[in-house]
Amino acid sequence: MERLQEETTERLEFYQRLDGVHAAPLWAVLSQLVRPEPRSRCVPHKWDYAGMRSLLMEAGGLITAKEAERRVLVLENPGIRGLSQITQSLYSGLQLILPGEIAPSHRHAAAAMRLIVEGGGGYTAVNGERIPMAPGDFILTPSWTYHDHGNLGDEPVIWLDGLDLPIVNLFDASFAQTYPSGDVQEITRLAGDAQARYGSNMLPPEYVPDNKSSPLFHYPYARVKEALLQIGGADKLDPCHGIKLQYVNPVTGGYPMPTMAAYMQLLTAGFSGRPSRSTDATVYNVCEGAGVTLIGNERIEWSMGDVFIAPSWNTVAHQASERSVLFSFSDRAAQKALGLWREERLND
Ligand code: 1HN
Repeated sequence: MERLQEETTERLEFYQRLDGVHAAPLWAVLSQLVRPEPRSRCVPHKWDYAGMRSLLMEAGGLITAKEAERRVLVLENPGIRGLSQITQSLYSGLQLILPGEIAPSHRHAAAAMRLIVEGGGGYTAVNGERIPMAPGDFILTPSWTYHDHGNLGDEPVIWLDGLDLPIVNLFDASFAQTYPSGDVQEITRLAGDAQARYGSNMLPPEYVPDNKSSPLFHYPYARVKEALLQIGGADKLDPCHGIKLQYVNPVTGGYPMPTMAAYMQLLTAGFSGRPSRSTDATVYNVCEGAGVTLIGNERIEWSMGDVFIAPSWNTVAHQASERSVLFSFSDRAAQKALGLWREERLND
C-alpha cells in the first residue's frame, strides 16, 4: 500500500479534469487512506498543572462562568491544532468554577466525563440531582441530559472534562439546547439518589434502562482508591498497567458511556511497567504521585494534576517514583463496539 506512481503530464492533465468534476484518482491517495498500521497526526504531550492552573485563574479574572457558559481551557493536541481536539476522537479541557458561580444548564448530543482535580464545594446537577464533587471523583453527564455546575464552597473548583464531541461531529449528529426555564435545573431528587438506586450492587427490580449510559453518575474517589489499595495489597501487579480498574455501567457491566471508557490505576513506588500499545489514544490525569511515562520516543515526567496524552499505537510504559494513581479515558468503548480496537503487549 506504500506504492507511489510516477506522474506523467498526461496523467496530471487528466487529474485536473477530474478535479473539475469533483472527482479524484484513488491510486494517488490510496497509501494515505489505507495505512498498514496507525500513524497518528497526534503527538504525545503533557500539560503541566501548575502552569494550566495559573492560566485558569487568570481566565477567572477575565470572564465569569455564566458569561462563558463553560469557563474552560481547551487542551489541543500539538499535532492537530485549531480543532479543539486532544485526540482524533476526543475533546478535553480544564474547567474552573469559582465560589458562588454557576455554569448554566444545557444539554447536547455529546457525552461528557469529568475527573475532579481540585477543590471542595462544587457540584454538577444531572437528571434533577446534585452530585457533590471531591478531588478524584469521576462524574458522568450522558448524552442529551441537562447539566449545570455550581460552587457552594469557598475555594476554586477545577476539573478535567472529556467529551466525545469529535465523534458526534464526525457523524454530523450534533444537537444542543439550553434549559428552558432558567440557568439552574430544577432539583427533583435527594443527593445520593442515583448512588442508592444503582450504585449499591443492587438495581430496581426488572430495571430497564432508557438510554445507553450508566444511570450512576458519580464514582467517588474514596471507594475507587480503597479498592485499588485492597487489590494492590493482595495481587501481583500487571506488568504493563500495575493495578488497574475500569469504570462500569452497573446495569450492563460494560463501559459507562457508549463512546468512552475510563480507568483508574495504582502504580506502586518504584513500579517500572513494560511497554504496551493500543489503538485507543488515551488521556491521563495524575491523581496522586509522580513518575515518568515513556510514550513512543517521548519521555513525559508527571506529577499531581498533570494531564498527558498517549496517541494511538504509541508504546506506553509507566514508571512511578512514588506510589501513584493515574486516571485515564479513551474512545475504547466506541472502538470495541465497532470491532476496531487492538492491543499489543511488547516484550511480555
Ligand atoms: C460542556 O457542556 C461542558 O458541561 C464542558 O461542563 C465542556 C465543551 C464543549 C461543549 C460542551 C460542561 C464542553 C461542553
